[in-house]
Amino acid sequence: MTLPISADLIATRNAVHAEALEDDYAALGRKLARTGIDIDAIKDRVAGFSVAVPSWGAGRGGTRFAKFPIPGEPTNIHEKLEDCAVIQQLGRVTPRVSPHFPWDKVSDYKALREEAASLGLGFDAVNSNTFQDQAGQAHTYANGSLAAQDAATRQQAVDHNIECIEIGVQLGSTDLTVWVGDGTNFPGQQDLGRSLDRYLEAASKIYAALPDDWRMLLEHKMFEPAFYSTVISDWGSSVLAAQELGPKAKCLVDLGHHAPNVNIEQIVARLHRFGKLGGFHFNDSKYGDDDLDSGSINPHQLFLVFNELVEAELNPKEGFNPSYMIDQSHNVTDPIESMLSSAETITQCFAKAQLVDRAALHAAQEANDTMMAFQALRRAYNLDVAPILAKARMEAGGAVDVLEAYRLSQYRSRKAQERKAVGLGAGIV
Ligand SMILES: [Mn+2]
Repeated sequence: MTLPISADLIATRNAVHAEALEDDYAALGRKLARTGIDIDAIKDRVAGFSVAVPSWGAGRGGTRFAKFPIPGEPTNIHEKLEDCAVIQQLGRVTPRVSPHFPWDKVSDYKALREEAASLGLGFDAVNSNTFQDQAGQAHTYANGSLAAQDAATRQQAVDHNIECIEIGVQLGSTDLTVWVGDGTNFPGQQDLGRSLDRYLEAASKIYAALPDDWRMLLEHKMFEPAFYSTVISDWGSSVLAAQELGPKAKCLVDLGHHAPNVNIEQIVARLHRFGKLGGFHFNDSKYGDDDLDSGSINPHQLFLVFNELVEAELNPKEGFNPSYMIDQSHNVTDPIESMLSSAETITQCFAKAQLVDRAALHAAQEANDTMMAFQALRRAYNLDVAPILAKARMEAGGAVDVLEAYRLSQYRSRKAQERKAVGLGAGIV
């Protein structure tokens, strides 16, 4: 395996940080021991945690107005995999890449799987795309895809999703994520009931093509690109569709796909209650589907989501195996740096949720002791778990300070010499 960053560089920098890290880890260990928590056990759980990165997240995103590429940006799936390998090599929590078709199309998927493996990577959920037209496509998605009025358009969208499953089987994936841009901009534009009927009929054809061990993850979104209605607008529509489709259909929660201030952690608890929690797209939001870096705006919400996930894991309903993925648009940062930072934030929230004194929380809840119940969460949220993550990373061969190691490696400027420039343009990705 030839990894993109020099192992010597990582080892040299880790040696510089080692003494301070041991000191911080020991101090935190003593603090946690006073409440009966074994820090090494938490570190082991952190070491077992992972979140996938999206292939498209390796490139610079854009807004509706413009995209500002950076030198050395990846231009194809091979270069994206190399960048994802940097994130995994340094951070050690992102061993899988979620591909998107047709953006990541190649002629030989067996070779692509081997290429990823040689970089220390596997593949996560396969994402289909029926929200934009491709060159040479027979039917336009301008008026919808799985919910389109035109039967041939719906069939084309079904066929594309089935092709994604077939590609995913070759890549070792077991999940298909389906998000559709179908919806309307004007009252009266489509019949709200019949469009959902058409979606369900088309989605059931995709469902029928799932291998036994596969899941179909339905991603809801309240608005954009359609601004009056979307066909799978919210978690309610999503869970009803998933229930109608069958046990392999689950709901995927993208943190940015809700109205502002919606209680997303409660949605997590509800979906889990009905055995329909399929996965997450992590990002953060100030106003809408901003796709900002995870935890950059509201890290407390991210912690509360993980708190519900820990509760869900302790009370499994039809299994508990949510698929975690970062789904962000990096408009103003180096995407590798954003994903390193975001993966660390997500893991921190996971670790803090593990540190909640569940017995104290549950006892306070039973006793209607509001303040102590809140404090049980607050104590865990206020802990600085950075030493636990850094030690887990170091033991797995990653960097204690991921951003420092990345910058010292000069990876991006090296790639700027090798890779062809990305063109200017608009584009949400
Ligand atoms: Mn998403």
